[in-house]
Amino acid sequence: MTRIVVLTGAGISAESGVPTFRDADGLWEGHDVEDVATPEAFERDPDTVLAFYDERRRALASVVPHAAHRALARLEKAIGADLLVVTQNVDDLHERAGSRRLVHMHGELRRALCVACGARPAWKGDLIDRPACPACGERMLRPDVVWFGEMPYELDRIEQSVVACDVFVSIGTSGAVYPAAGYAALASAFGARTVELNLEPSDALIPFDDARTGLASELVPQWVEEIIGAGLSAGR
Ligand code: BV8
Repeated sequence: MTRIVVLTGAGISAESGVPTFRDADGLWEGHDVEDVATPEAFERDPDTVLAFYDERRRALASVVPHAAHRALARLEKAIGADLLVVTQNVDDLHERAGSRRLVHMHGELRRALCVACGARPAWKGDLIDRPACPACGERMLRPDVVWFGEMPYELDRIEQSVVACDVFVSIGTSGAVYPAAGYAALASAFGARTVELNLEPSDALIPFDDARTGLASELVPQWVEEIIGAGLSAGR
């Protein structure tokens, strides 16, 4: 069975209306990363940081998954445990499209993290008014999002999947942030075929074996149909 790891970034959610980070009208456009996506920023000015994430969490109510998210959910139905989607995104569009074999390595907007007790409750509302932690009652909840300088989630599980996979696919990411940006080279070093589906070629460490440029809503369904078709023709 072909083992596939898919890494997604903000580009897969762009056509759903979720702003990316580094494109022209990107998220960082309005904010300096250092002011909203670091523990120091949260320490220095918690209200600005909480408001920035509250606004993005609220915006989730007005976006829906598109064909690319749905195609990856379809691929999971077809190959099950041979697929792992690792997303850098903190939106919930993959889940809403049906993906279950999914790792949010940079956390999730719809989860909070209690600084007092470490609980990570699902969270839909705002955090600016310092609600109480459902587990310990303290009013020290922050977004459960991995900021710069913080350790991403489930790195061991991700790295084990990357070194074991036969195909590594990078979708909608600029390859600007580590350790995520290093996974294509790691997969390649362990013999995987690497594929990039992106609006424009990212500045990858090593060239992808198969680099396709275009919209995720077109490239991802196309690629998924190829994989499913190949699997069926291989009589799996
Ligand atoms: C860590 C959550 C220690 C927050 C995010 C020097 C060298 C190496 C590393 C470092 C270094 N200096 C500092 C570091 C570490 C740092 C880092 O990499 N910094 C960078 C700036 C150099 N990394 C960290 O701090 C990480 N932690 O290193 O811990 C450690 C690590 C390993 C082992 C032990 C210890 C934690 C980083 C996490 C930061 N949090 N997100 C939030 O969302 O607010 S980062 C955020 O930006 C994303 O999650 C993503 O990871 C990253 C990049 O964004 P993209 O998703 O790629 O989006 P972008 O806008 O950049 O690009 C969009 C792409 O889509 C483009 O290519 C575009 O062409 C394409 N596109 C657009 N539209 C479409 C499309 N494609 C297809 N279809 C479309 N329609």
